[in-house]
Amino acid sequence: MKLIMAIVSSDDAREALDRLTRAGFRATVISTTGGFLREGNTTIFVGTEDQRVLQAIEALSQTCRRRTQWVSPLPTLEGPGLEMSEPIEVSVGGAVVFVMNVEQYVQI
Ligand code: 2BA
Ligand code: 2BA
Repeated sequence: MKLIMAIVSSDDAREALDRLTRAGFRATVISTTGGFLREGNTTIFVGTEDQRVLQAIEALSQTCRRRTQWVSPLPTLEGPGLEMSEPIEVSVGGAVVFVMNVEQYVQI
């Protein structure tokens, strides 16, 4: 048994979830915030058998697009004053996926 933790763009979350549940996966969704952009994203947890992990990742890759975004990084505390940084282009999304071993899965 594995637990998949997938951080996805909130714009892609509904479609990803639809695809996962239609394929018979069970899932739990929470609203999260990215530490770097400080913007909302969505984290999907899927507990599934080892042999279905690739299928779940496939469902995520079919529904979560990678896109670029311009952001102004937070001011740094270095230097004489608060230094405002130039906007930078970052690549966001697709899905950031962690797969963890599950020691025990109990339904009461
Ligand atoms: P954020 O932390 O808001 O990051 C958004 C995007 O900004 C990242 O996209 C990456 O392209 C860029 N970025 C993040 N930290 C950076 C840094 N220290 N320097 C330069 N660029 C940076 P993704 O890599 O696709 O990540 C999307 C979201 O997935 C992240 O949102 C965060 O919520 C989560 N995430 C990504 N890697 C993670 C990790 N190793 N542990 C926990 N959460 C992670
Ligand atoms: P929900 O996803 O809203 O599911 C509510 C109930 O609907 C489930 O109760 C189950 O009886 C049924 N159900 C859900 N997905 C199904 C599917 N693909 N096929 C057939 N029946 C399905 P519980 O099993 O007691 O789960 C309660 C909540 O626990 C779920 O709410 C979900 O948030 C979470 N959960 C359960 N199993 C999970 C797993 N393997 N991975 C991630 N989250 C899980």
